Amino acid sequence: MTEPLKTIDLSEWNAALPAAEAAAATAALENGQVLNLPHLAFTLSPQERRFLSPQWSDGKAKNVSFDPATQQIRHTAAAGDDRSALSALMARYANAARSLVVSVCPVYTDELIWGLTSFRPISATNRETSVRKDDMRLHVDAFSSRPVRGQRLLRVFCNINPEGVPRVWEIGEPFDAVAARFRHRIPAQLPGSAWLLEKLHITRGRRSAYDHMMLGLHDQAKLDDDYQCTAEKKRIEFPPGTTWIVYTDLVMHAALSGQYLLEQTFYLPPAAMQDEARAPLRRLEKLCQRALL
Ligand SMILES: O=C(O)CCC(=O)C(=O)O
Ligand SMILES: [Fe+2]
Repeated sequence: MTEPLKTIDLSEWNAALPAAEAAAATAALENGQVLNLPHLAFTLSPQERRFLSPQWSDGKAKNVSFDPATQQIRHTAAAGDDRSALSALMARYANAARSLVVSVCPVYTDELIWGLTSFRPISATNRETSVRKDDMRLHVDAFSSRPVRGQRLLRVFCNINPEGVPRVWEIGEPFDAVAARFRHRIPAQLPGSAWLLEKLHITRGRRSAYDHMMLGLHDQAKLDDDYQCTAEKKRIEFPPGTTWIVYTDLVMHAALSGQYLLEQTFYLPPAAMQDEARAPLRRLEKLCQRALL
């Protein structure tokens, strides 16, 4: 197993990285390493520390979400001034995460697309009941309602736990091994089904063959109890004050425990990568010998 983490000693969200270091960090990410920043904390003001409580969840969704594109916050019980203050905190995190990605991966700058910001005030352990939604099981990310048509999922996580509790993850085997193992178990995409899902507003946009395959890998891995027990994996602890960047569509991961996390998602067209051949889209097309878009 290759080393799952590449550690960088940054302590500022908008640090200028020498070009060679940035290129090496970007290559590591594209190759499936997690970029670990153990000295990059996201500081809450004394007034903001009140948000470190499960009470701000709406009790249904696993995270409070914020959309940097529209500045809308959802899935929170916060109202009035609390709601504005929590939105401001999440907007600040979104901007910090973007600065960081631009520092570490300057080649992505003009192509980064905002995804959602999320705040997870609920413990990561036992927060979901269905197997498909259980992020304690190893998986690559694929969003069932939001087709990406090959765009990458680049995510920036930060543990903001105030009591020293680490976020504990497992990192699994390389993507190509996962794809080779599970691709034959993925049910065929039925003709007309992508059209229907879009028509019924179950998906936002048309689900491509690529999206179908990624969802299939996500589901088949999670549903396989034997695989979950026996798969090669490495346990990683991210202490509070740690930030990490990872292509979650490429890296097999599971969140075992922890509480109070901020996360920012970015979408990126494969053509914006340093090496497009590293994209899951291109890896799967090579494996299947056919176009998936
Ligand atoms: O909550 C976490 O630590 C990560 C959960 C997960 O699998 C994800 O956000 O993709
Ligand atoms: Fe995930």
